[in-house]
Amino acid sequence: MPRLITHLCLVAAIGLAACGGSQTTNTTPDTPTQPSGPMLREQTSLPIGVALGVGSFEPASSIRYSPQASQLRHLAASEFSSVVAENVMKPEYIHPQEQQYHWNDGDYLVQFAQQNNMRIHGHTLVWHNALPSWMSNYSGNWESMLADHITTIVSHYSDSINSWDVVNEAFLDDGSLRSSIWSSHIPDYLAKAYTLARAADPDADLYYNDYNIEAMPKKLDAVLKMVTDFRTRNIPIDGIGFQMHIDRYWPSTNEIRQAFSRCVAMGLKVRISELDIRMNPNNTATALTPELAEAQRQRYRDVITTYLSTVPAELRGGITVWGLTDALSWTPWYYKIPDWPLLFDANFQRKPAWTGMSEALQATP
Ligand code: 9MR
Repeated sequence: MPRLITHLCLVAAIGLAACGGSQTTNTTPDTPTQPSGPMLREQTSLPIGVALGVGSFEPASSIRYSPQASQLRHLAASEFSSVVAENVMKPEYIHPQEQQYHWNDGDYLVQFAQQNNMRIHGHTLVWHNALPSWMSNYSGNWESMLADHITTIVSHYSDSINSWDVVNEAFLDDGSLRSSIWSSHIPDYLAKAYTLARAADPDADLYYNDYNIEAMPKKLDAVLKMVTDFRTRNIPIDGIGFQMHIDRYWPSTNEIRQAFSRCVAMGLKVRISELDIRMNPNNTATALTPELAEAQRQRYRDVITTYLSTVPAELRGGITVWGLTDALSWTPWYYKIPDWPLLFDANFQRKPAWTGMSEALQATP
């Protein structure tokens, strides 16, 4: 079938009868063979991480409570060398009442990681979202409350957690400070949060984590201005987490390179902290076709290559993907559009995206 007709059939929402028949069978690109090769964690010394569900409130993704928990644990421990809790270390879950911390799920993740020789990244101490209602409605001394919150959590995990997202998403896309319970009640809350975290665990790397900073220079301006201000006041911060919830087209690898470069120029560590690559941002597809899967392979390869070629080894904090399989990704329910943004399919099989990641890792020392 001519290339144009194949394309038109795809645009016409894929798999319709008009594209069917033996002709299609003969000319549709072969389903890619199952990618083979060493586990990702065996291909690099860089931490290669994954966000995992743990709690009973995450019934599909929980490595503890899901009916597929043992398969999830097996895949995570085989391929990845680092973990982060997708939810259970957020304030809402880990600090549900002022006088009550819920360690059980976080401790389960720590034990799982330690048994499998994986690093653990903590996410997240201070955020405007995922707050327990007692915190949102707090009427006591806010600075003492913040100090108790950060000191208690970071101290609890000081022997096990290697790095923390201390503050998550404090700036809006235009670079202004987001108004939140923290900004409303605690002047200079950003500096206070990092100072408290460093005091509670002097060995943990402290990150600021945000989305769109790889694509929106004004937003990154605000983050780097905060870092410059911290440095003049001896406030600790080690690196920037680029969430990188991106798609097949956006942003360009040039934009991503420029953003990483700005952090490198300031001697900051750079993590890719929540990577997923949506392939259906405009809702034109109903399935991950071989063509889309191949485009995703190239996009994963290009993004990871950009990271490795821009951030020198001593400033690389690692690469974490935001979920294990496509079936567990937050994006389809959030955007209400089908998508397949991760490295493994719903059947726990490696996708061409996995190959793209692997190709980039193997090409870079
Ligand atoms: O994937 C997470 C989803 O399960 C939660 O419902 C949501 C709210 O807590 O957070 C999602 O993870 C977010 C992360 O914590 C911060 N960056 C954006 C992520 C995707 O929304």
